[in-house]
Amino acid sequence: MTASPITDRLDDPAASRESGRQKIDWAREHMPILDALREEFEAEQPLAGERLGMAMHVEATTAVLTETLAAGGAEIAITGCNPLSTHDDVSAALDANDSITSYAERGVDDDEYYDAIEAVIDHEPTITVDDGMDMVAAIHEDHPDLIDSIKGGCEETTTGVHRLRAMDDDGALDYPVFAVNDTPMKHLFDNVHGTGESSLAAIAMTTNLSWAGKTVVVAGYGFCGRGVAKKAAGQNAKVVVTEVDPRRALEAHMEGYEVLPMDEAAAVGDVFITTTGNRDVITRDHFESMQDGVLLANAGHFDIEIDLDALSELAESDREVRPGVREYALSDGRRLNVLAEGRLVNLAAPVALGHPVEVMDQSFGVQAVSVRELTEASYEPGVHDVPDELDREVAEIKLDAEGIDLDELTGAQTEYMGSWDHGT
Ligand code: RBV
Repeated sequence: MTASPITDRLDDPAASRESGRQKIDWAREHMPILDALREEFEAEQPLAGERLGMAMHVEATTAVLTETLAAGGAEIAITGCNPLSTHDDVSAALDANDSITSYAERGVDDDEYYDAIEAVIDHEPTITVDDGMDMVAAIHEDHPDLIDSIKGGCEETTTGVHRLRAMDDDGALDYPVFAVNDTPMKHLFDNVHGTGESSLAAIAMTTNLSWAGKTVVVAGYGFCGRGVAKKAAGQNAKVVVTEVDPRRALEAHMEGYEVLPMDEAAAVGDVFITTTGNRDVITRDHFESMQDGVLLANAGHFDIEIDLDALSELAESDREVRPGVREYALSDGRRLNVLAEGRLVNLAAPVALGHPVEVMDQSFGVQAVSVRELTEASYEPGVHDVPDELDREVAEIKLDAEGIDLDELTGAQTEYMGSWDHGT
């Protein structure tokens, strides 16, 4: 079965559209990069004739990106990239745009989630925009006939790029995809500040509990883990980091955090936040040694980091104790609280809003210029870095909007940087 657009499924589409539009307008006010690109896109119509298929977290900032791309001339079909991250009102407001069809709905089951991806693919996209690679995977598995007419794709997140590179290594990726996540303008800001701020905000709003004096265990010290650790320390928590990479473990140690194996961290943490992108990070043995009342949250893309099947088996019962908090009661009386069903907490908790708007302006600025690039040049199948000049273009628009000036290299400096004959 193929999903119908969100508007056909809502009780009061008009009210939803209005509240969604308000959220989009607010976000747009704070997204100067997309605003500048929208002006250019409206004038030059670089995406005229293109059909975009998107699978993203459908909330206000994503809507601003989507409407920017539509302003550039594209016809767009969009759905969610997580069953819990869609804001239905934003989805309805997007669906009201003549150039956009939105299938995204919050709280869908697995079948409905994949039906909506199929519905987007039915529009026969010429360009895909993914967050997590589910659209690229569905096209390769079930619609290989479409690949010849696809110019390329863009991938938003670390996990998606990781999956794409694995696919590419296996010789199985049959069209070009830009690793948007890997640009400096994306991962040095979105992954660090975006994930850091929004994960802590979502956990705090979901529980109304303080960070001060808590021991926060951050699993993984990649860009997301760095952000979460730094912001938690900034809220007066004691931070413990777990790692598998020796240099990252050392970096966390030199930053002043305690580094422990999860086997030991499990017993001392009050709050656990996983950011590894890998599976089985917190497992049965860890649950066995945790303190009563701990909070367990995941900030990685997929819900595989906390072994919820093992926790369900171990628990005598479970119940929702607050919206977005499920308490698992163990036979010895301890209670472990899982937030947002172990899905990425900054987007999937009932109160979650995703990353702050300014951060998404940068990430989605890179998305917009990457989509534009796919219409201007042709790339071989495989994973591609976004050309560096595009990333610089996005940084320059932002600096300009902020009124921040920077220096320019003089001729002598440029020459010096390119020479090797000046010694002591
Ligand atoms: N992310 N999107 C939002 N639209 O509010 N917030 C975070 C939003 C993206 C972020 O770029 C990250 O790489 C990805 O979600 C993880 O799924």
